[in-house]
Amino acid sequence: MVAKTDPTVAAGDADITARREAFYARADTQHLAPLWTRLKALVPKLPVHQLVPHVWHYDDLRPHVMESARQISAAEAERRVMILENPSLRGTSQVTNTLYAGLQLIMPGEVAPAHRHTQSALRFIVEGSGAYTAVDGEKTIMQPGDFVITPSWTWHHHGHEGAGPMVWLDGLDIPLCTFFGSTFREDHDQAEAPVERPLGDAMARFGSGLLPVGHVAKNLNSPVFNYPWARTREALHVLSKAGAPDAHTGHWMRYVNPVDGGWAMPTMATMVRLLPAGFATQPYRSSDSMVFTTVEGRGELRVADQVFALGPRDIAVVPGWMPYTLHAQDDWALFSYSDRVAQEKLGLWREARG
Ligand code: 1HN
Repeated sequence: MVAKTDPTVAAGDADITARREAFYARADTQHLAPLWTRLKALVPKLPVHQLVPHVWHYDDLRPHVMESARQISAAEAERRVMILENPSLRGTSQVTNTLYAGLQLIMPGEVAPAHRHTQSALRFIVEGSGAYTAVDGEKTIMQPGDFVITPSWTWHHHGHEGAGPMVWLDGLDIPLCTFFGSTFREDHDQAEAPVERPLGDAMARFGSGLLPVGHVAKNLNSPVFNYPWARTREALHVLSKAGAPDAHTGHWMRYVNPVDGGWAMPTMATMVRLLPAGFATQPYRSSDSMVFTTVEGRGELRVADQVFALGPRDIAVVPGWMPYTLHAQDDWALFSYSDRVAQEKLGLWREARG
């Protein structure tokens, strides 16, 4: 029989709570849970994440990176990398919720053997010269400040025919691929995958203000897979003569895919900026957590109430939606990567000035 009045209305709060708890326990046996106890946490008013801002000073890291070569060869390690972990995400190999960062070392004569994986990788060259990476059948020799792309599922190996240690920052979308359950890898049957095109081929075809007529994109990445620092630097310095920097972001440029004008990579947004000596930005924030590294110059990064001094080769992580400012001591060039491009494609990305 159906009661005429709801007995819970007359009952006290304790009774309501007890009845609900009993209901939740019964529902729990079916792996069911009430949304209303979780809604505010699931859909907060503002982004909530565990990340903290952090700076790694290269001078502190370098001895450990160099020691890695005394501990293990590139061949044995497959990739000899020291991972930069966000201090709030220790043990996860994550620098942000979606991104990975590491410092890779290769010594003269070594080869890091060929493999491929669904994760996309970027390299930003930190120190040394003469090492190459071979990506999808073409080699490129890397110099400090170069930005190099390894697209998803392309064969790649690295080698070093020059002198001295060579170090680069690896940025990968590993946590993003893990989240989507789309992680695959394959090892090549040879340490060095075949190289089919001459040095400079991609730059000539795609990075010279020209495109082959009828070109059809092979994948979602820019076919220019090395953006040399010398050209980027020249562009930044020329454009900085022509006008004032943006008050919140400085002279800020993105690496572009010349085929479609979009970002250079499909999941990671790669950008570079120049802040003239003495210039201080107004506060800026965006929903993409970002990894920065200084290419040249130095300055001060403020995130919320924390202040960090950044010099050449230092690496910083700034959590999404935390306001930050940059104050250049001398002409300050910063490279950065984030998941902005993925957020934009999903209609999620936001920014705020001030
Ligand atoms: C990888 O393939 C490289 O190719 C670097 O240099 C870092 C981190 C995790 C998984 C694969 C590389 C990596 C990686």
